[in-house]
Amino acid sequence: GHKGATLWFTGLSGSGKSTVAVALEKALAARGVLSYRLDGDNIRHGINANLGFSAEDRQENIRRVGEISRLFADSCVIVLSSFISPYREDRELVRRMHAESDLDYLEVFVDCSLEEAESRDPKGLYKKARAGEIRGFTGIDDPYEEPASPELHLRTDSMSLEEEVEIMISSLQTRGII
Ligand code: GGZ
Repeated sequence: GHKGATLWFTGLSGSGKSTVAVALEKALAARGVLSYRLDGDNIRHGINANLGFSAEDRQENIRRVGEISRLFADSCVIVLSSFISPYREDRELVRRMHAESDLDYLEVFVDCSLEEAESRDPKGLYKKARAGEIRGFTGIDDPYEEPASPELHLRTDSMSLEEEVEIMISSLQTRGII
């Protein structure tokens, strides 16, 4: 058996949040542990379709996702939530929600230099932001507040995906979550 918990992946667009979450989901499934991924693709097109990228909308996006994560974690699922979540205060709210419900919460800083994220540019969004076609793009003309003391710190521009999965799995084991 295992306990529910939330792993909260924060980092720039293109830092590798989704890649890391997908790899962890596979590793957990191989161990018979149920996990569920939440990210912009299944949240911003559905429950949060009315939200954009102003500071207020990002805050509400994170608040709702935090509540959803808490509900899933409370039902014994390992929740893998990948959102830029650029504001420290918004992330701290999600942390408090989990603490209030006595649920494990691990902040995972998916750390990658802006230069590297911009060179990956899988969706061409940095290019558009540089050209002024997208305004308020995180890292370009919108802030990203780095975590001060994340439970896990993955440097995706120097670590391998296998190494990152290993760090997350052993941390979950050490904490008695799996
Ligand atoms: C940042 C934006 C923006 C702006 C659209 N700023 O690489 P992606 O495409 O798939 O990831 C980004 C995603 C960010 O959504 P989040 O819900 O994670 O953001 S937050 O936590 O800040 O609420 C990017 C795309 O949406 N995108 N416009 N202006 N990313």
